[in-house]
Amino acid sequence: MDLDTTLPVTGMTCGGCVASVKRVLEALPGVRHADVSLDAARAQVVHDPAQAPVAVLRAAIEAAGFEVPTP
Ligand code: 9UX
Repeated sequence: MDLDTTLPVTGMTCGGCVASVKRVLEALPGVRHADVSLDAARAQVVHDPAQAPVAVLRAAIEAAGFEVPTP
């Protein structure tokens, strides 16, 4: 069963940053789709939590140089 998870993402300043976040998320096994918004400062991710738990999404975003502030 896939989940649709929205994560806040800070540190994105341009369209290139948005593309980077989308790319690293969609490269993860178990991530079906990612929509990343610069204006909203968030990523909406459709993912299988068994393969790609939220902690893995968060780690990938942070490894790409951005931050996921704890809600
Ligand atoms: Mo351009 Mo966004 O270097 O980092 S991709 S500001």
